[in-house]
Amino acid sequence: MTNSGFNQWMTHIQERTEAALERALPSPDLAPSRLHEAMRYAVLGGGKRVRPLLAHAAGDISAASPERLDRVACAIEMIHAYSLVHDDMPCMDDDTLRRGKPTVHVQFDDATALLVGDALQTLAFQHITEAALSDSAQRQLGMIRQLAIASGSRGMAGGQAIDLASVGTQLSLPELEFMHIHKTGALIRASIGLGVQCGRDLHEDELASLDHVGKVIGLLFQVVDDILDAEADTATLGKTAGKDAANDKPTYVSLLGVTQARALAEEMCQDALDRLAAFGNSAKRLSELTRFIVRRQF
Ligand code: GRG
Repeated sequence: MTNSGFNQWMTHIQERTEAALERALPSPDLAPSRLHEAMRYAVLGGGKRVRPLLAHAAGDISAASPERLDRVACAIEMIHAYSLVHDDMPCMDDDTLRRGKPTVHVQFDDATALLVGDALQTLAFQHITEAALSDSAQRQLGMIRQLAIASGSRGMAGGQAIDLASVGTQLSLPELEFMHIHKTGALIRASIGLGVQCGRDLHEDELASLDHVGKVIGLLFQVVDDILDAEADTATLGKTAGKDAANDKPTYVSLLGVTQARALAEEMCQDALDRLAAFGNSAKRLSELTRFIVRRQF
């Protein structure tokens, strides 16, 4: 498939995700309207939608229905958006720019930003319980559990806690990897895991292999994020560039340098592609998306 085919597919998924999120979020006409307005500000009209793209690409492997995948994609994107809103707050990363716009606590206020995160997280779980995502109710329970673990203290929130505690310290490569497998990687891994489970049953070995792919893509996303933070400018990223060094944060770039960090990302990409080769044409989009994540400029 040509690059233009992939680009068209990406735009199509991004647009249907935007439309699905638009429907899933409460209207600002509904009380409390300021909170609903802020939730919509946090979620709509921005972001690369990498996690929804991963869920849809993974769903191709098990021939999942696009409607089920939309639901998973929306729930994960709501959790991702909540994490960004909270991460940007003065008590955490204290940032003023996100997705090319003022951050939620700047545009609204701190209390609203806190509530936006709370409400988006609970809406995500409400959303994936309001329709069948699998022919098996038992499997759907497992998917909800998987998303809860990926978001909580043994996943993203735990990774964030380690990140906050590691500012100004020297981490070893395994410690950095542990932090990012949780902070950034867990939700990316869950995007693939939940996407795949929306479709037909796969063999246990196939699920384990795709879980490995999710873990690798989650980490390589972060390696590339560290490189972009060091190399790209604020206008291109739509968020403040160079923050890691300014905040004395350990990163793949501070530990390995840009050249070696890039080589590591390429190595991880190849590992994921090798695993995906076993799934033939059904994994075409996920393979293309993996390459896109490594080569992205923002
Ligand atoms: C507050 C519980 C809690 C967790 C925050 C994900 C996270 C944990 C913080 C974000 C900080 C950060 C910049 C992490 C690096 C990787 C990352 C998740 C970048 C943002 O994700 P993208 O690039 O963003 O997918 P868009 O805007 O495209 O959706």
